Amino acid sequence: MKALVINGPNLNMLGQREPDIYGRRTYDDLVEICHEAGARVGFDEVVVFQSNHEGDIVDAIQNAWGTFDGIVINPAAYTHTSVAILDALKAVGLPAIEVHISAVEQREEFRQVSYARMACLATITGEGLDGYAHALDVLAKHLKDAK
Ligand code: CA2
Repeated sequence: MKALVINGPNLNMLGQREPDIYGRRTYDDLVEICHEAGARVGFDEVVVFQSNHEGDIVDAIQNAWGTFDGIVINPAAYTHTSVAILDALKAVGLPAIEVHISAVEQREEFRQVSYARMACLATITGEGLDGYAHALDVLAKHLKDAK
């Protein structure tokens, strides 16, 4: 089993700005959490990808088809704007879990819309970086049940 973890714009800044919202842990910590949790829940490989560019995220989703069994995605700000990312997730049809570090449901009105969510099996919010471990667990359980 292989999982692709996709992170959208500015998540490479983790730990450097806005620690009150996103915590003090860094993007490298996020990558480590994904690798550790992935191995623990039964993935043979977890690849963690980040881009600040919408088209690159669309490309990563398209390229996942045939290579990965499922996707964990935090589209960051593109969550609230990107029909292109929604369409890519729908096009590849891979099981996908949406994750947000913050409790988006308790934040501004514009963060209440998620296009990506419409193509995701589950959404995890407000658990900090541990939400990625949770998302990989949910994805692994889904893939095992689907066998
Ligand atoms: O809570 C999340 O994970 C978000 O996806 C993070 C996005 C935000 O636009 C979403 O509404 C919720 C923002 C990511 C920006 O990350 C930063 C990290 C550190 C410092 C500055 C920005």
